[in-house]
Amino acid sequence: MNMPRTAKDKAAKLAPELKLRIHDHMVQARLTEELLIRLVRGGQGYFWIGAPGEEALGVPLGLLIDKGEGPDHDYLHLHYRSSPTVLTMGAQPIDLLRQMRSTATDPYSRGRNFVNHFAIKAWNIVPVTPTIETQYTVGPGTAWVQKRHGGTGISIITGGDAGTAEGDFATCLNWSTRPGHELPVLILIAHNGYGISTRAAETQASPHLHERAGPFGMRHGEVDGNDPEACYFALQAAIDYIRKERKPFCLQANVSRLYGHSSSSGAQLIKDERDCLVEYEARLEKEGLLSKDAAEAVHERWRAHLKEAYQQVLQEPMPDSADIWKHIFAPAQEV
Ligand SMILES: Cc1ncc(C[n+]2csc(CCOP(=O)(O)OP(=O)(O)O)c2C)c(N)n1
Repeated sequence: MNMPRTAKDKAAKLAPELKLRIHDHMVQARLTEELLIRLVRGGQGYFWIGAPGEEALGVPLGLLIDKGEGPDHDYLHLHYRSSPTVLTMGAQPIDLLRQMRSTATDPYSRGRNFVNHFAIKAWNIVPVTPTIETQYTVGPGTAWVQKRHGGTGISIITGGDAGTAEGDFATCLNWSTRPGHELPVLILIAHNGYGISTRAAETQASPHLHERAGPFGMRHGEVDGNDPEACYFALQAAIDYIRKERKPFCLQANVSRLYGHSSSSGAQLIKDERDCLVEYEARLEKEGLLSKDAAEAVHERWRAHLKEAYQQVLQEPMPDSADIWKHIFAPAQEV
């Protein structure tokens, strides 16, 4: 472990307002995902894959991003468990419902891709791909642009533990650390212990995947991904280092997979996993910052918001079959 943390960092505390903001975003993300699961069960979508259990990691990341378009801001190469980050950045839950229903109003893919496949040009969120790990080969490209451009923008790449076994991950480590051409990249591994139905313990020699960055001369570290405050500080330290030094960092966060892999595996609540939201609410209550009633009021506010969004999406049109020829790379050919 070689996290760039000082004794001062360890003693640091988050302001109460920030703690409550983190909690609010965690509730927003969790309830949005739980509604998406209900929609797929009720036939209002084809497939669900998402982030319940990764809110303690994704929300702090969303708060620390320099949001904007172009190389002066951060580029995001995300994966399908990134809704807490994108919602915290200001995305609207209704847009996730739109993509789930594949409506023509889905702003990320116009009804073409499945849920949690974001693409937001104004925020440098490059399209999420269903093929895992391709983001690891694309990320160094934007980081290279940022290194040449100057400034403090960085490229952030997220992915799961199983994906690190693919060659794309090694490609990323290599391209991010060429001597004299080190790149401002944050490599974030969300380790939930599984690749679909395969246990990491059976396929990876070490549970400390971030240590693979060591032989490349890259700084790296590991954090409890169920603790939003630990994640906030670990991410802040890593991001500060990358912004300033223009060099990469690999951070592993150990997270839960609260509803299994996806709708293909049933998307049932798994009760023996740690629940970061339940844990954080208990902690905030103990600290005297959030009573049970106040926490329930936050849930109720987001439930009402989501109910209204759902009613709205039900009224919206589905794509017209002629729209298949829109937003394609080359003009349609006569056949
Ligand atoms: C290139 C490629 N290989 C295989 C798959 C099938 N697949 C989808 S998700 C997944 C598991 C990924 O596990 P991990 O990287 O640990 O992320 P998690 O889903 O657990 O968050 C696999 C193998 C795929 N989508 N793309």
